[in-house]
Amino acid sequence: MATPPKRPCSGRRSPPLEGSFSRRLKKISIEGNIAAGKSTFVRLLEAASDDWEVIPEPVGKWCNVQNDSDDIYQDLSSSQKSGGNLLQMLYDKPSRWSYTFQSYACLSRVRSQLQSPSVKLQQSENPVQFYERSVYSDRYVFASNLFESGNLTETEFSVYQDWHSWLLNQFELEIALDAIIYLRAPPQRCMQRLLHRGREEEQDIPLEYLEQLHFKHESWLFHRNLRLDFDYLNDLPVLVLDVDGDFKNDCIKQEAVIDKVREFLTTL
Ligand code: UDP
Ligand code: D5M
Ligand code: MG
Repeated sequence: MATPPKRPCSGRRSPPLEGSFSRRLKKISIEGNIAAGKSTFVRLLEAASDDWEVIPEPVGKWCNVQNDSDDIYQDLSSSQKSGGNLLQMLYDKPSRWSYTFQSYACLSRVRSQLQSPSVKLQQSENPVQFYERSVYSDRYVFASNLFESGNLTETEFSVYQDWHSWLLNQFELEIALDAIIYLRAPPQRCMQRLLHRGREEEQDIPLEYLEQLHFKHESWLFHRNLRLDFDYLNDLPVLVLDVDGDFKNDCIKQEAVIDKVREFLTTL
């Protein structure tokens, strides 16, 4: 897939964006291991500029799957509506739930990326949308690792890759990225932050899992030697930020990373 020219989207799925806006808009994914500090980092970005908007990872949805669109569901209480905690199910029994999780993760990410930007962003001069992770980390980090660890069968992984490629090609103009920011931290630091965050579903994650995910991130975004089926990703600018040291409680570090982001944006 070559870098798609920026032009207004067709309007089939969401209201068409004004032409000059869609050309000005930069879409940047924030990537990194579990608990590297992505959510903390995007909150800083959002506070740093009125021109910057964040699309958070829909993890809340994965922990409380709902079906509100079905009429029959309208009559049910919220506990009856709940389709369960898919993140918990994934960690409890990955061989049973990996495929379902990947379907839902991709669907929810595409859906949130297709939402119209706020009016404020549409009026800004240098608008930027920062996504917490992307449909690419779903595939090249998580799904790929779940396949290699035997939790997705060959058939499941083939079917997944087939529809993932097809879907992304359908929506390429709307969701193609302009750049990636990789928050890089050793797996041990991520484990420490994961335990500190205390998200219930994640408490039994072994260090080995974080090491596997780290290896995938490194190969994709640091060494850049991963084979990708979307050609344009191979040449995408990547800003690597070392987040081993605490930045959440360090204003000077925060200013320094924001400066790096601003500088990076001028190169895009
Ligand atoms: N955190 C921290 N110092 C940092 C970055 C993050 O103490 O410099 C903590 C943060 O408060 C949270 C945990 O590490 O408790 C994981 O951070 P976050 O949820 O931002 O990570 P993500 O999973 O989104 O990458
Ligand atoms: O990521 C939120 C949580 O969701 C964390 O436990 C990892 C998990 N996650 C995110 N995307 C995927 C995919 N595609 N497959 C499996 N697990 C996934 P955090 O890093 O904490 O923000
Ligand atoms: Mg997060």
